[in-house]
Amino acid sequence: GLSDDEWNHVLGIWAKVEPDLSAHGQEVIIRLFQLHPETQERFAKFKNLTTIDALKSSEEVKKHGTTVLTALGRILKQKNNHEQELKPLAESHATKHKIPVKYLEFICEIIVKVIAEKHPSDFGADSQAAMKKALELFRNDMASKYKEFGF
Ligand code: 89R
Repeated sequence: GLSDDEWNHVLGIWAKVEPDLSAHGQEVIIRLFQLHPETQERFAKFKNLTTIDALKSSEEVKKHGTTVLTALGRILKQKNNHEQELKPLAESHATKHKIPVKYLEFICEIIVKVIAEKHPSDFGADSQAAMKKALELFRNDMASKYKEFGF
């Protein structure tokens, strides 16, 4: 797990992300689709967005980015006592959306990069290391829940 100090770093930087959650979420989703186009194919609702301009001007992409980061924020705030939040998310992503753990790795890496770019002076080495650790924990717990759901 993470130390109190590490959780303070994680929740401290998250507090800087939250006032502009939708811009962060939009950037994360667009970058995920650009770097890993196979991920965009998982979304029936985004199939028509075939250019970067279409992605950038889509209110739906922004809304989905906000949904994803809101869910992630809720999980981070539980500081690893996230069973209640994690279980339904793991269930839908394993059994309904069928999202491989590899894709979770992609998005977690992008989340760290986007935060680093948007908050260069608030996201130092210690904070970045703590956030990476928290996201790794999240992914590992998602992966073990996936197994329980037979995915
Ligand atoms: C796909 C990661 C993640 C990844 C989908 C992916 C959308 C939170 C991918 C719709 C798809 C497809 C849907 C359905 C979806 O369903 O539980 O409207 N995700 C829905 O047709 C993540 C991460 C989080 C997260 C949510 C929430 C919903 C949702 C909440 C709605 C409720 C539900 C990890 C950061 C594949 C592209 C917290 C990725 F590749 F990044 F791992 N989701 N999603 N997602 Fe998804």
